[in-house]
Amino acid sequence: MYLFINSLVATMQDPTGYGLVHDGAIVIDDKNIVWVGHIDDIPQTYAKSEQINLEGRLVTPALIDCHSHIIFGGNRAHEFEMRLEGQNYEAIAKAGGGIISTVTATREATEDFLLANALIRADALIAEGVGTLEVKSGYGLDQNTELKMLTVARAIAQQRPLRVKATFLGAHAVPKETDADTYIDEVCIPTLQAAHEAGLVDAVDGFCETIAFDKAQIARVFDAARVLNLPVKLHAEQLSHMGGTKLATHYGALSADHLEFATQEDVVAMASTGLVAVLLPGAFYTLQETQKPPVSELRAARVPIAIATDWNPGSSPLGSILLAMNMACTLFGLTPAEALAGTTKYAAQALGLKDCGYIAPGFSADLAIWDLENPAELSYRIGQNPLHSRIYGGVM
Ligand code: DI6
Ligand code: FE
Repeated sequence: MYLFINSLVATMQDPTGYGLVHDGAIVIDDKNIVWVGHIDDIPQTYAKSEQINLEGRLVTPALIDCHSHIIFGGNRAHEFEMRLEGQNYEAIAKAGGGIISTVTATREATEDFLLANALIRADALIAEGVGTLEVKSGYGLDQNTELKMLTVARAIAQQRPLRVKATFLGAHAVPKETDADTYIDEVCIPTLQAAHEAGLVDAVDGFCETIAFDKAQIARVFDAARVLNLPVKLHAEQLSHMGGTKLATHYGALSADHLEFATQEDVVAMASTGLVAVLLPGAFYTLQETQKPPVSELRAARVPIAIATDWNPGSSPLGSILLAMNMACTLFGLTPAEALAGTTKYAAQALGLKDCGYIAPGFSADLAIWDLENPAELSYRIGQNPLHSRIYGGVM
């Protein structure tokens, strides 16, 4: 049992703020938090635990990146150049670049290569206090490569002190060798079934977009997920309004992600079904989008908002959850408290996790300790890493 003293604790137990406790103390026992509160209120039974003096530092829940694509081969710096020379993301994709160029590189890469590179990316996130990371497949688009990616996702959690949620994103793009409907029915769904059988899938995602799949195609994948009892989520309304958000709400999805083109009607649907809006400012920034997600509508409707990196080689080569928080504030108008809620409690909700994202009794002892005096500094600073240390599952 450990007793952390002399800290400023952002418990996140406050619907609109940080749930701050000044002169805070936290007791952890083995893997879990057993008590949090003001030092003067500490129960006698805990007062004699081994003490760790945090010297006034800020403590938050370990951060959660609930949307990433960190397993991939190659890189797309050339497309970055092409976009700056005037081409756009969709045109590059239609010409066979974009996601498909990463598919080619990922098919060619060995499992060891993919793992080694994914670990470098995971380490960058861990270094910023991340304790839970979602990772998607979707750069294979054939059974072997999708399974290879999902195997790598499991291996990350074995090799690092990190909780990894693996999401099957077979419906990410249409591979060159076939058409969208044939791909969904003959490759994507059977691959999902095989990956589930192998115990490699925690959730199912899709890309509902003109350059990817329409609602009917995504619905077939979601039906297959339902049969397997797997939760779903969706890349929805990123580049255009395709109706993906409503489809996601219809299937009781955990989250709808991106949402730049979501309407007030979509927001109402989200509010009534309780799914999380995951905002991905790294993609908005990289693609120099101008249409912003409907943040004030989401806020007014009390839709929980999460923030994630969307780390991927094309639309969001963003390897920093702190920078994603900064961008969510500066580009989308979130408050720093909303940004932190978006990388803690609401990111946990977006992953269907009930034991992380808060500092509260019964929650996993996943903590981030920061050389900061004010939690707003997490979002305010740009390109600095104030992490002092991270505790994962009670281990320092
Ligand atoms: N939306 C995204 O932001 C990423 N995937 C998706 O469906 C982009 C992936 C890429 O460009 O490689
Ligand atoms: Fe994405």
